[in-house]
This record gives sequence, C-alpha cells and structure tokens, in this order.
Amino acid sequence: MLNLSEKHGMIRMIAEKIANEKVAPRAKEIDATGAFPWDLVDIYKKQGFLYLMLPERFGGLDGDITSLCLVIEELAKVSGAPSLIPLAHNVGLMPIMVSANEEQKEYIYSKIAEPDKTYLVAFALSEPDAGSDASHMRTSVTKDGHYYYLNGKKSMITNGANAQIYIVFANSNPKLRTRGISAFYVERDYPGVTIGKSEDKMGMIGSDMTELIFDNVRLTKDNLLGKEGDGWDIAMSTLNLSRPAVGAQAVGIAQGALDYAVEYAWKRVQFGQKLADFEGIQFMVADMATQVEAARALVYDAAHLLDMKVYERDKMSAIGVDKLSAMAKVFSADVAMKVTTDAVQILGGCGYTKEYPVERMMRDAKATQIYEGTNQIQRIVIARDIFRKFMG
Ligand code: COS
Repeated sequence: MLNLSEKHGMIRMIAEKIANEKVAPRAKEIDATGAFPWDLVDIYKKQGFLYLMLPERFGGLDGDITSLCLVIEELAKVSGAPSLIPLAHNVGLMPIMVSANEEQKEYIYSKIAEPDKTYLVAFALSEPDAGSDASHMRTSVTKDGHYYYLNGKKSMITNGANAQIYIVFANSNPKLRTRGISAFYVERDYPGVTIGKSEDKMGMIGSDMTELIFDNVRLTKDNLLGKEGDGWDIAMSTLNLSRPAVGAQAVGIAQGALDYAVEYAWKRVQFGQKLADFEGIQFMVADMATQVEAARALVYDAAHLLDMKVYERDKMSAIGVDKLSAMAKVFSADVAMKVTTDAVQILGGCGYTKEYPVERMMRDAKATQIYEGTNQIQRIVIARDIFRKFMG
C-alpha cells in the first residue's frame, strides 16, 4: 500500500468517489456506443482533474505527477477511456509546463481555466511514417519573415477531434534530424487545420484518436515553444513525465480486473466449492495481486522522482528519470495485460462475453503496451541508460 501525504490522500479519495459514482455507471455504455463523454469531462474540470499541470494561481497543482497518477489510476480502475481523456489532456499540457514562456503560459492556462468553456489539449507527435521512429517526422515548418508555415499530417492523436489546442512537433531541416525539430502550440480554429480520419479501435472506446492535417498553417513566434530546434528535447522531457501516468493507468486497469475476478471467484461455485477454494485459482490471484502491487510501487517511485521538478533533459538523464519512467510504464503495462488476461481466464466463458467488464479491461490494457512509446521502445530507453556510463 502507498504511504500518501494528506494532500495526495485527499486527491485519491476525490478521484475514487468520482470514479465510482460518475464513471463506473457509464463504463459499459461508453464502450458500447463510443460516444465521447463530454459530461464526464465537465465533471473532471469541476474537480480540477484538467488543471493538475497548472500553477496554483490557476487552481492547479503545479505539475504534480503523483496527483496525476492517483487520479488516472482511480478512473482507470473503473473504465479505460474515461481515464485516457484527462491523461492525454494533461500530457498535452506538459510541453507548456516545461518550455513555454510566461506570456504563452498565461494565454494557454487562462483558456484552460475559463469557467464557461472546457478546453482540451492534445499532444501531436506521431505520424503515419514516424511512430516509434519519432525523429523522422515529415511534418515540416518553414520560416518566412515573421511567420512559420506548418505542413503535414499527425496520426493517432488522442483527443485529436475534441481538443482545442494541439502541441505539434515539426522539422525545419530533416538533415539535422532531432536538432531540426521545433514545438508549437496550434489552435484548432487556425486556418489550414483539419481533423482527418478517426480510428476504429480495439479498446479505449469513447476516447477519440484521429489524424490532424496541417495545410500551410501560419504561425508566429508566439506559437513557438522554447527555441527553434528545442522540439526534440521538449518531446522527450514530456514523455519522461507522462510515462509513469500511463503506468498508473495500467495499474488501475489491472486492479479493476483483479478486484472483479476475486469477487467472482468468491461467489462462483464449481465441483461443489467456491473457485476461491481451488489452489490453482489462489495461486493465480496471489500472482496477480503481487504484480499489481509491484507495478504500483514502481509508478509512484518514478512519480516521486519527477515531482523533484527536474524538467531539463540533461538533469533528467543525470539522475535516471528516463530509465525509471520507462520502467514504470513497461512493467505496469505488461502487468495490466497479464492480469486482465488472467481475470478473463478466471471468469471463463463469462469473461469472454461483453456482459462482464473484464474483456473490456483486457482490450483497454493492450493500449498501454503500445502508446506513449511501445514497450519495446521503453526497453531501448532503459538499456541505453544502463549502458550510458560505458559510452564515450
Ligand atoms: N529522455 C531524454 N532523452 C532521450 C530520451 C528520453 N526518454 N530518449 C532519447 N533521448 C535522447 C538521446 O539520449 C539522444 O540524445 P543526444 O542527441 O544528446 O545523444 C537523442 O534523444 C536522440 O536519441 P537517439 O539518437 O537514440 O534517437 P533515435 O531516433 O534512435 O531513438 C527513441 C530514440 C527510440 C528513444 C525515441 O525516438 C522514442 O522515444 N520513440 C518513441 C516515441 C514515442 O514515445 N511515441 C509515442 C508518442 S505519444 S502516443
């Protein structure tokens, strides 16, 4: 069990209450219809879940990653997609948090804090030909006088169709590879921005994932985050911050499936005894619970390290933040996949039907092994950090 501060205990309690009272009753219907749950997003806004990255003067928690993980874990326990929407939104705010100047922060944070309208943000890095190989992005930015012109296509962007602000990465000189990449904030109503194809997904249904197309979108230096060429560092710093939160989501999904399977094993009778009385089931449940607890410990260890506010890439690398973040994500996502699959197994034929929630949890768990960097990419990041001291 986690040893939480009073503040974090309170946040966890609020998130648990919202998850149980507001999200859980909607989980099955959202998965069946795929309708984007704006009503839940409005509740999240009221509860501050969309402000977690904002400074305190805007009602936020100043980028507290532990709080983000607690909120996402509690929401994910009851339903994947409704946890992904605030997760992707907060990930979208991370590049602002780590690299925007004061005027940009004031402008964007004021929009997020606007009482009458709910703004969402999306992080737009991936492209059709640049998923894991992110630095080979084709989206281009050309400078002409005071203006930048953005052209290209981003793909599989979570919140793409519903966000009003996009954080977009583009290269001005592919020969420079990572050093040619810059980051911009782009608003949905800028001329030349269109929302492309919407993906029909296996899981996380109800959270949108779309293409974004930029056709000669005119930007100014006010849209540029950090300096020209800082984009790669901003993207990597963001991923180091966000990966533990994906880990927390995976822990939540796994815990939800475990809880359901345990209750089922206690009630279901076969061969004249409860499933829970079979040693085979006991061993499965013991392993599932141990894995979930170990994943949780790794997630909150990484989150605690990030809460030391080491946002520059050099500092992050020096203390191994990239490694620990990747470990939290890869381990938790693999645990979520294993535990949800075992939960389906414990429920047997029932587990394979849509009448029970564990098949949905299994489909949702799969996403956590893929997004925010596939689990293979996480292993590359971990191994590179381990061998870094031997490199020149
Ligand atoms: N934190 C800090 N720095 C990182 C980093 C991380 N997590 N991962 C890579 N870097 C740095 C490297 O240290 C290197 O620094 P230098 O240029 O100073 O040497 C730089 O980034 C470029 O790295 P590299 O040359 O290894 O680039 P590659 O293109 O070979 O691959 C990976 C880098 C694969 C790690 C990167 O492309 C990646 O993270 N891909 C996954 C992208 C992703 O997560 N997409 C999901 C988006 S949201 S759904």
